[in-house]
Amino acid sequence: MTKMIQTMRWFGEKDPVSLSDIRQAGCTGVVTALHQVPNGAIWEIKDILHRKSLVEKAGLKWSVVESLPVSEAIKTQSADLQLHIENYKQSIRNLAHCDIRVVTYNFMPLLDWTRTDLNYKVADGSIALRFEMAALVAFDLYILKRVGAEKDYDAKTIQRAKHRFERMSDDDIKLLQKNILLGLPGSEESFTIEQLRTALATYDGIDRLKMQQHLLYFLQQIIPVAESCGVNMVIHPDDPPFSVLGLPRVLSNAADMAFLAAAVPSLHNGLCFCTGSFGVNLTNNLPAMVRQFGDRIHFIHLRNTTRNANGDFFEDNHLEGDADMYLVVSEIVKVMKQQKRSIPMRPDHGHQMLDDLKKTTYPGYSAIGRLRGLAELRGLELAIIRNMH
Ligand code: DNO
Repeated sequence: MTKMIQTMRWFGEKDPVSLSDIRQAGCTGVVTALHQVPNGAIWEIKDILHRKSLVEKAGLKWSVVESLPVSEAIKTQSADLQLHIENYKQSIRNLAHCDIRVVTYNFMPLLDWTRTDLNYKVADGSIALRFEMAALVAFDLYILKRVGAEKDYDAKTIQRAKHRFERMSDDDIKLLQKNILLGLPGSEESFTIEQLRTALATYDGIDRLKMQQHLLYFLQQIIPVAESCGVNMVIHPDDPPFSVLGLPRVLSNAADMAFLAAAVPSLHNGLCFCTGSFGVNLTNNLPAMVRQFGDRIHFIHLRNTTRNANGDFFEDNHLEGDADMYLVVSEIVKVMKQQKRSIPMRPDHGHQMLDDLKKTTYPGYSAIGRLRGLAELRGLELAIIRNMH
């Protein structure tokens, strides 16, 4: 029986969720990264081996790197471009040397993933992460005051944002700013308002097409190296899958991925199939995307979202929400069966719930919520496999 390899993300020794917790959740693998290494620098073998030995001592395997960050110099093609590309290649070689063979990255400008509310109370009493369009637009127009921002929104959205902003207290404004600027777990950059304004200016003149060319250049440089040392690179989709603060987006749907696959056909040019990111765009047909890109999906994030007509969404329970998790997992099981390989997955995020409500946890990455998601997904997969035989 070919099953997904069950993993959880571990942020390293400071993570309040321990490797033992991850093992007790039923995982065999861990997804982790050397967050202490500055973006653009080389991941040295000794540091990789140190992390690897911690994971192995706990009886687990370091299955996937998430993330080996792509520096802003690479994304915008500025001064350190070539140096950072060479460093990136060396990090890939070093990871291969340590037998770590799946490497996640993203090509989202500046912010990585974005949410406006990290404390959204779900009806059952647990806490989820949420993206509220009016809050994001209020931030853009009235707090960041980005020049030309009003051109990016229709009149109704601006009206809602204005109304939303007028009702915000000073504390609400501070909190919203913090949620957007300080970065969520795993994002490697954080900003003050002033820094964000300066950073946004580095994208002047970089539209979607140009950004796509930058991504292609990066892939053309690094995929041959990954191929020669047996590493599968997987790109994480844009989260959310639409432009935020006027920044260009390059991986929001099947057409974007098809473009990358056609330009750099090697299967080492892979995809981290994240249902929570792609799923926010309701025109993305997730099961069809699994079929289409099955041979390049080397890592899976399973998460669900529920979206409303305003474009707001919250992170729902793993088996509830807009994504039909039964159909998605069924397609994954078929791909693995056909290709006779197991693909690593992680329950992506989870609600803060039960005992974790009393603890300080990384938003989205508390233990019990992810355990709930994993347990449900594991049962779903088993039932699908048993039904197929
Ligand atoms: C959020 C994560 C992202 C992801 C990166 C991959 O929970 O899915 O931060 O790790 O975008 O590079």
